[in-house]
Amino acid sequence: MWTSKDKSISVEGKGDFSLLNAAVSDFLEQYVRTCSPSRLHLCDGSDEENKKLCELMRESGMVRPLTSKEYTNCWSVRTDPTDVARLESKTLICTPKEEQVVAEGARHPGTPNMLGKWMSEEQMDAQMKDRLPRCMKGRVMYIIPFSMGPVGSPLAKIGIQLTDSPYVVASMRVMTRIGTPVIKTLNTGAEPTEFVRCMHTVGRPDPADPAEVQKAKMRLPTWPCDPERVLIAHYPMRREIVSYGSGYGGNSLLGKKCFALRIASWIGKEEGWLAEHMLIMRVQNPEGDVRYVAAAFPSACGKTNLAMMEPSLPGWDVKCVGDDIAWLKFDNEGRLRAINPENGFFGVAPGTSLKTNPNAMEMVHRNTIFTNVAYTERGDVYWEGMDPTYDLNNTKVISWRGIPHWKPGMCTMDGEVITAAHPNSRFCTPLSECPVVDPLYNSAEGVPIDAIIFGGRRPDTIPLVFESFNWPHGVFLGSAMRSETTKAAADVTEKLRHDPFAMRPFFGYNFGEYLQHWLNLEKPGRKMPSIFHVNWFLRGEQNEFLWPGFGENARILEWIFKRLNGDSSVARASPIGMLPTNSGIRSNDLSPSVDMDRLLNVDHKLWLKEEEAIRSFLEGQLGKDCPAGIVEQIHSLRERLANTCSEE
Ligand code: GTP
Ligand code: SPV
Ligand code: MN
Repeated sequence: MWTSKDKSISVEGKGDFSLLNAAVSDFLEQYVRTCSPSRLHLCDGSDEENKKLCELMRESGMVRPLTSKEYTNCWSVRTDPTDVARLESKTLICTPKEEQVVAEGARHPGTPNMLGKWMSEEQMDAQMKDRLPRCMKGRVMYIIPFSMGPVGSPLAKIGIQLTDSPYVVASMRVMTRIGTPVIKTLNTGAEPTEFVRCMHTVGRPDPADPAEVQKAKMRLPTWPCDPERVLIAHYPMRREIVSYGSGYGGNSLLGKKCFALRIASWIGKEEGWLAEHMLIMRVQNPEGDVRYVAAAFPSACGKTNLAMMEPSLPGWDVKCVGDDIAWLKFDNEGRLRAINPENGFFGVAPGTSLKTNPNAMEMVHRNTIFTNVAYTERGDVYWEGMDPTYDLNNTKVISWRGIPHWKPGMCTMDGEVITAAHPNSRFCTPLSECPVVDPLYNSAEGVPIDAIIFGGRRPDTIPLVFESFNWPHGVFLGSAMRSETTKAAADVTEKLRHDPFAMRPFFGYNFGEYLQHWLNLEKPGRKMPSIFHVNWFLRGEQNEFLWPGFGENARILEWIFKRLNGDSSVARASPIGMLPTNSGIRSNDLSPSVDMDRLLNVDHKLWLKEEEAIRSFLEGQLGKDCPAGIVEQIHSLRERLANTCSEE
């Protein structure tokens, strides 16, 4: 039984509430009063607790166990078809002043704000007042203490998430470190430790509105949500997140994008570190040299695949520290160190195969929660691109939407292809299951980063790889990123868009200040990582990929290694940065062969357009908030392009 401080309310509860310190108790009480749950469950994080929870979800029809012998403790979940991805237009940062979140340019009337959306704290409080009261009536409120980063690490941060979704509890258990050990670290310090308040509810229709109640009846009964009223609110100054209406991934696993990127980027700006949408990997060459690399690509643009790739080049070795988020901080020796604040993968399923990502294929057979993949009568899962030998003709495949006899090539009445798995379907697997997880993934002080790679999905213009001239130019390359969009967000319609630092949906504060923060990191005595830009997605006339990608990306890592070791014979200056020489990247043994000239081409016409797009984006969005260091970079690129053109 849990009882409020003034003893005015009591709620039946499971767990040892005496472990909660005063600050956590106050937070809990505030939302118990608002949400009126019928029961409370303080999660201890144990195996036993998880087993019971999975059983409960199975009984309610929310999850199905994979019964095939090839899978151990694996589960398949279908969400409501209206709740399948992040929603960028419903995601807001709330602060007292708009300029804390939106740069000067984008505050001009008539200029669309392309980056983080802002709302005042009061306005948002009012929006939530419309949504939260009694939202958990008749249901359980779970309380999840979680740590982003190894428990007790000086780089780690604590959160407490309240949620009414058992799916979220089971997923948070995979993605973060949860339970009693975390609660105990909160109590140990003399000063109560800071924690991020995370409030989540799948939402419920307004019982006073018959239309709402009617709509709710149309939804998948095992996946309650309130898609019309979704709101994901971040209050960085209050260190608080309130998420209403969606049970899916980044909208509901609040440790991930909400905390570890949006709130953490704010805290990082205050404390002098970075929270970035980056994988972290350890790369070792045949001579035994080891380098750690961090890479930022937009959602569904290749982080998970690169982070655990099997290098095609003999003698090369890759180990994975993280596939999505990095917290980076310079240590006292001037080395940039990174931790992965997460403890699991929430990876894109379609396209994952033994050929593209054998390590992921191996690990998803254990302790994995699949969301929106297809389920088969063999008791296993299926998705597009998984296995070309899978006998689809003789196996009954149930699509992610529940079509019982799905077959390839099925179309809707409008001629739209019906896929077996949703394009943004995911596997959720503990990091420890990855066959190539780096032993240092749990290291409290983090791993030293020698290179940062930016990248995007571009069919043309951007060469396979190039390097920045120096740190400020590298920061500019991050700011200039553009990428074709993917299905990772449900409400994005443009085809190609600016996505600086792969952080467009994840910035917690003003982009101008963010750029200045990056520029300021360069200080005497610090070893600045080299910065690179890659593009695995160049396409030819038949729309085919010009570069084989995946394990063959090791060839690019080899070039990066040479550059880190100061080899100037493999690079040449170009207007956009240091490009590989034509023989700089090992490629003549590739079959089918690749066209290196084309992969490394800098097309002047296209680049004049690119420069124009970058400049108008940065000037338009930033306005007066554009740091002088970036203005300088914009001019220099223009000048270098003009000079090269006139030489021709
Ligand atoms: P989020 O989890 O959304 O942040 O995505 P991510 O950046 O981790 O992307 P992921 O590695 O899951 O890749 C997304 C899609 O890109 C998958 O369908 C992959 O098959 C495809 N992909 C990844 N790497 C390559 C590559 O080197 N070449 C090509 N052609 N496709 C790739
Ligand atoms: C992304 O969209 O970048 C993801 C998936 O990693 S989600 O957790 O839904 O944000
Ligand atoms: Mn991501």
